[in-house]
Amino acid sequence: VREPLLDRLAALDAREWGAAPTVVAEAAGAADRTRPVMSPHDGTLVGHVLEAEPADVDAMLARGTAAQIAWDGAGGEYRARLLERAADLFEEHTDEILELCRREAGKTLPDAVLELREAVDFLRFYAQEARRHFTGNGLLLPGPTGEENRLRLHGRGLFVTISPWNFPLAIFIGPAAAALAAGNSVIAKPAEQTPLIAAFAVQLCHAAGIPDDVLQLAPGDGRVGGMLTGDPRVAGVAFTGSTATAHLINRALAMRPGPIGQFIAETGGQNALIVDSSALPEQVTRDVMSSAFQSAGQRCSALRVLYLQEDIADSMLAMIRGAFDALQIGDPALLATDVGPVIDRQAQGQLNDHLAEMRVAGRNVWQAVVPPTCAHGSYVAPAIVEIDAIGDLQAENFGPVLHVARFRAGQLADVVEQINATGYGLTLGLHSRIEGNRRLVERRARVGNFYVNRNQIGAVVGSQPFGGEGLSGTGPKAGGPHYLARFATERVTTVDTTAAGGNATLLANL
Ligand code: UN1
Repeated sequence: VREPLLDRLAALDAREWGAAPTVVAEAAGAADRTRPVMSPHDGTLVGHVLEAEPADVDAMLARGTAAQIAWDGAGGEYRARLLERAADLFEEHTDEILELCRREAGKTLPDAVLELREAVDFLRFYAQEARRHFTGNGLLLPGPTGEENRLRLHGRGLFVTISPWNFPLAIFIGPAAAALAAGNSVIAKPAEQTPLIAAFAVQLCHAAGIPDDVLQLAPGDGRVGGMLTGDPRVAGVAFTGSTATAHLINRALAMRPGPIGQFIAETGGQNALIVDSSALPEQVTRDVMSSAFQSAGQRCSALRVLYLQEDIADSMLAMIRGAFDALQIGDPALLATDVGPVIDRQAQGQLNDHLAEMRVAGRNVWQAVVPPTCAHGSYVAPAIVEIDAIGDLQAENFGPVLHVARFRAGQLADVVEQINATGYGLTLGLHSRIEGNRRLVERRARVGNFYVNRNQIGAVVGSQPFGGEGLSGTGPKAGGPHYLARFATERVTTVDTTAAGGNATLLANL
């Protein structure tokens, strides 16, 4: 999976990102209802989206429902091959995808490459999982002689996937690929900010042979999401985004008449990194910079609160500030850029409001400077803010803002309690050479992904299944061994294999 992409990256130059394909994200049947999609870097036009309307959504629900039975019946091997063909096509279209990630989502080249790699990994991993769960003749269960019990997995029906703008390709296609692999048809609603990347991905999936009615694109705002999640034809929803929206969807699913829907949510975090006095400062600096500022901090896994042990805090902070001052902020088209724009004006406003509040509260704030060439984009200058404890923060701040707090030796268990008390439980980092400290944090922290002596972003599909608990999501972990089963339903067939039983069954059926 990896080598061809890295080869291409090595051969790439900033001026040769490839031409952006002309993409129109279009709900099937949509009339002329276009909305422009603007680049977060400079506000220029990237493309147009034709958003779905109630009649389109209704027709899509009908088509998706009708198409699911044959797709489920086609079996895991067939579906795996189509998903792998889609992965091949994604790789063949590397240049266009990287360019779209830059233009529509403001991604730097390294971020765009990682995004594509993760998308391809998801497609290949869930294809493998389809083979593991959905081929063969089911699982033979133990039972009394004269009886055969088999458990088989099937698709649940029509799944809706609702995806975020921060991974407009990987987390758009990942849950959809899982749902498809498990034998569901899918209506995929992309984030409002990034419908064009999603549309390109769906085109490639269709070109790979996944039928149009089995995977449908439903661009639109919350109204489209509401129509989908409130409809009894929908068997389940896989959502990635804010905790608040997850609550709304959960309620919509619960309030509908009809079947009880499956709900899979991956939501926010208030992720911390604890650094004790045994940590290696250079390693801490490197990992803090990538965890807090890569992707302009717009990852749900990103570091928000750094806890430094008091006796090393000043020297550690000085080193981190040295690296911070060297960050290059600007146009994601330039290879030297570390931090590009945030996704849109609304995100920019929220982050700036948060920083203003911190200043009013008398906090120490260090902030970088956005170059004047970026005045037309939604840029937020990266910042470091000193706070007393994680509980000082009310909400997740989804951007390039790192908060720093201090703790004294002997307070480690208390720090973990403060982190647990936020209710979020996504990623947690620890930098320490003390085995006992690692065991203490590992035992007490209620988080989904615990990273020791490394950065806390970039979970790798298959080896680091990703997802949180509490306010951070329902599980199961994306890219993990239990993910696909949640998109499936279990059916058990019991057959009386004795002659008498066989005859009795036949008579009963007469
Ligand atoms: C997210 O930001 O929504 O571990 C998820 C990571 C990514 C997943 C981030 N694989 O950073």
